[in-house]
Amino acid sequence: NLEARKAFQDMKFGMFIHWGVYSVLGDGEWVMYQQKIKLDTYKKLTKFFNPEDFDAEEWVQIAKSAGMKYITITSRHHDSFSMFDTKATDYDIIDATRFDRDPLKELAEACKKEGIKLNFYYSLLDWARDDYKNGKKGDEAAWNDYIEFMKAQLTELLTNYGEIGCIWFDGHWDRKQANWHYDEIYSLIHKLSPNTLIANNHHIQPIPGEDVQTFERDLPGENKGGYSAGVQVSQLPLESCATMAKAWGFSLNDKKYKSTKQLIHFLVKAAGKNGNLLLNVGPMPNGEIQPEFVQTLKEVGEWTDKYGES
Ligand code: FUL
Repeated sequence: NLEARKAFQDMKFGMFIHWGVYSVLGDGEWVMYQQKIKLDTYKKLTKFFNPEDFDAEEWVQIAKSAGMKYITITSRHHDSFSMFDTKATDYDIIDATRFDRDPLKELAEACKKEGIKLNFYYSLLDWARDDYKNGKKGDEAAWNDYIEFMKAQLTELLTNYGEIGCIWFDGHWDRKQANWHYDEIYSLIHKLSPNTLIANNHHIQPIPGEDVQTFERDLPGENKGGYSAGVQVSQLPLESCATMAKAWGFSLNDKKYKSTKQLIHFLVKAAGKNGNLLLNVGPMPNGEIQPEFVQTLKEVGEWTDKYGES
């Protein structure tokens, strides 16, 4: 959809949000893998995840006053935990935590009210499901179940939250391209929601059906982050994603905060390549965005207010 692509390209600046039960541990979104936490143990985190201070309206205001036009939030990361009300599994925020609210629904409402586009990050890679594990070992029926599970969740994400700007896939590298059934998945998305764009953080050339080319921790055409080796800039709308410190998910010890000046430089350089900057925050387990980030985003907003187009 060319119009939706053009509108995406014009937005230039968005907020990336990595938030999940991993946030409780304050050691990034890869903590289950990196600390080798067994699934049974990891699942206990759901009992401690009760983000009572989460206020969707506040997040949207923080994004908006920074000059951001869209938000891309993790609906489900590699740890398999769904941050939305899904019927496809019980391993989700409604069924598995005492927090009886659907944050994606609240965010969708706040975004709609404030004229901010909402996008969903969705992990292909999964560290918890048996069908994924068995499918990877060659059990075709199990793998099919996993593909059907993803399709069921994507259907929910595209029907229960109003019009979604983009589905942002991640985790491609864990399996061969053919295993992901992209034809099926992409056509489902385009059929359910013709204006929704597809991005995939696969670090290879765009695959048919995709609308946005992403560059992780890089400007388009560069390979400083180490993920974009050999990737050529395409004709699609471009998007760089970057963190405000080092980690994506909330990290207690991560103090490598980028300065306001560094972030403005990144934004301007990305825009100079006609790319968007998707700048990440990892909210805390209580549901708030950490004050250091809020402060920096406020300062970035003073700049975008002055020099950005409205
Ligand atoms: C990567 C993921 O593995 C990270 O956890 C993060 O989500 C980043 C944006 O993409 O591929």
